[in-house]
Formats: sequence, C-alpha cells, structure tokens
Amino acid sequence: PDDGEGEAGVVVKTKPRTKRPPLYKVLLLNDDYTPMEFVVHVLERFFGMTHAQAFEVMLTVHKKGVAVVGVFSHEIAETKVGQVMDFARRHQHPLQCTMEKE
Ligand code: NFA
Repeated sequence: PDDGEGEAGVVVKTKPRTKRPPLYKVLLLNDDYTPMEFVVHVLERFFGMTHAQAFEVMLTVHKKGVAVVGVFSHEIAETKVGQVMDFARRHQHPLQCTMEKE
C-alpha cells in the first residue's frame, strides 16, 4: 500500500484525477441512392430529432458528404451505428453510418 512516501522519505503526490470516458461522434455519410425521406426518418427514429431538425441535417449530409449526427459514449454510439446499418440494409439502401473518437 502506498504510504505517500517514495525512497528515503521523499513525499510523492498523486493528483486526484477524475477521468471522463471518451466520447464518440456518430457520422452519417452521403450516397447517391438512399432516398432523402428515408434519411430523415432514420434521424427522427434513432437520433430523436424533430422532422425539421432531421431534414436540415439530412441536407447537410447531402451537400457536404458527411455530418455528425450525435455524440455518445462508446456503447451508445456502437448501438446507434448498428441500428442505422441494420435498418438501412433491411430496406436495401446503401446508407453508411460510422463512429469516431472525438
Ligand atoms: N444523396 C441522397 C439523394 O440524393 C440523399 C442522402 C442524404 C443520402 C444524406 C444519404 C445521406 N437521394
């Protein structure tokens, strides 16, 4: 057990560090085939956006190629990505959703 002293009575301090878990950005990528209405629906359904918010974010992805659609813990981000990828595949759309450390 650390008694707070190093060699020959030298006092060694360890800073109390509260470490926050890393956050992950969930990204939605543009493609030429997924219908705009489908993307809007995805953003409403899985990211809790209003229709107006979802439409705005969809247009950003459409025009810029990619946008951050949310920031979450690793576990939640993985779940969101999985839900979007499953939903897109089930509807046979090529929509891509990924995550990256913030
Ligand atoms: N670019 C797609 C289209 O024109 C719409 C889209 C937007 C797809 C955002 C993927 C992400 N139908």
